[in-house]
Amino acid sequence: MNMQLIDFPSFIDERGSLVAIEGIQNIPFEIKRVYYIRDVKQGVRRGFHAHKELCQVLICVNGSCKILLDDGNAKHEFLLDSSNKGLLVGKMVWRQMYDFSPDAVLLVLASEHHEEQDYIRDYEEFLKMKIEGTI
Ligand code: T46
Repeated sequence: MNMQLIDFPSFIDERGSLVAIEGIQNIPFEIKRVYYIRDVKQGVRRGFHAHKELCQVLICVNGSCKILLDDGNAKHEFLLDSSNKGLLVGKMVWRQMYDFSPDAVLLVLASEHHEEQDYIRDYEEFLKMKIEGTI
């Protein structure tokens, strides 16, 4: 599956809450890289690319944002508004991130190190690769 919501276990007690995320366990890959996006201005859209091989899990650990995923056949919009909900985004999925609340922090767990050659930043090229089944 190239897109899926994942619920993470949350351990809540009188001290607060703890959310546990483990590579291979509730994330279906070994985590090689972590980054986060914050301070996104109102009205700004990020993304506009797909990845040839990279798989990622997106978690809005504070605030909220929306993610639009497009696998070349259909578009799906997801609201990320909980720190115990992750969105798995597989390879060859076009993404946009938008409607960030002022306090939003989008944490991303990635299956690979950062590599610009893995990005497809041209939507027509993405659709062509999908149709031709290049990847
Ligand atoms: C994705 C979405 C969800 C690095 O140097 N290392 C990194 O690990 C990353 C992710 C980015 N960068 C540099 C490359 C650019 O100069 O940070 C700058 C901003 O990256 P970009 O314009 O690709 O950011 P977004 O928000 O459009 O996309 C990012 C990820 O790049 C992408 O893989 O799936 O978040």
